[in-house]
Amino acid sequence: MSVAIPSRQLPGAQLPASPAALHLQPLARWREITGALLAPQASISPKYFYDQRGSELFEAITRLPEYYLTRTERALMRRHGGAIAEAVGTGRVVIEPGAGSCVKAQALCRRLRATHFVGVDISADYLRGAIERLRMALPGVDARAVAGDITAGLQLPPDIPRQRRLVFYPGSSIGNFDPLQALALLVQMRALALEGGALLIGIDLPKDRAMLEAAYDDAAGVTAAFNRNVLVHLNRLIGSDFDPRQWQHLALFNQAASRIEMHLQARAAQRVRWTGGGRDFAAGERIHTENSYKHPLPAFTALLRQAGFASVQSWTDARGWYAVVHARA
Ligand code: AVJ
Repeated sequence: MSVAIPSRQLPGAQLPASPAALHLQPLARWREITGALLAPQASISPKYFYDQRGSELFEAITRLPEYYLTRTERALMRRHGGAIAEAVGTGRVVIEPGAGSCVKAQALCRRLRATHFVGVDISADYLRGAIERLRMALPGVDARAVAGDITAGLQLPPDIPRQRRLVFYPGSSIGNFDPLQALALLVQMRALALEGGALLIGIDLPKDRAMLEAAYDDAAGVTAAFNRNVLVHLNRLIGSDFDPRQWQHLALFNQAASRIEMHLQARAAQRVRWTGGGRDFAAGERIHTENSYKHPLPAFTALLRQAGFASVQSWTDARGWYAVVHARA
């Protein structure tokens, strides 16, 4: 096996000591992470937020007074539960990519009297426990855990029915993808739903800058801790020596792109090393860690149609903050 050494490798950087260490540090992931860190505009994919601590911090974010998304979506699903169930239809095979705790899916499956539930997540261990709890709560539902990544072309077990599928993608997670990636993901979901299937998806809508920036930079500093924690996670994944205290959390609304951007800004000039390389950062230099797009509803509807969905219905709260959208394949 050959290891590509980035051209900006620092003197004294160490390669993994043994094949065993290489195995613990999968090469493809190392390449992806270090490649992004070495780009002129350094970045870290938001998927690396969610280690154990990061998942706990995200749970805490969803309870913050400033973070309106989760509670607005939950209120919408409750308030319009009857209409949503009527539109979607009962007896569905619910499939949730990135299912996590399956709490939202449990409420939906109950409401829809779903026959099957398929939770898909990259972290299969966590998912299995969640599926176990869903089975206890809803013994009539055939619930399965599938380890996988929908962005990487997912295979479901062959005995999952092909009829009456509903892909469920709540939480405005689609916001992490730029419009082209989001379109590709919607095409994947359309393919997963099959003919006669549908999608139920939550999206956060554009709104006042101050409200958005507060939601991503809360007074208690939970989002700042969440953002910085990605460095701690990377330290484990690529053997880096990021000092999270040296990085300031930034959340800025990019009006032109209609997205919240999170960055980590170097408080001082510093050298960061990792297994097989490293980089110097100037004071004030930023690492881009997340985009969270706020699609206007008409633009998102157009995206759904481009992805091959038809007959789009949506439910919005009175303040127009958030939408739950149903689209038939
Ligand atoms: C999980 C992607 C929907 O963008 O609002 C929360 C992640 N980042 N606070 C979002 C997040 C900072 C969240 N999503």
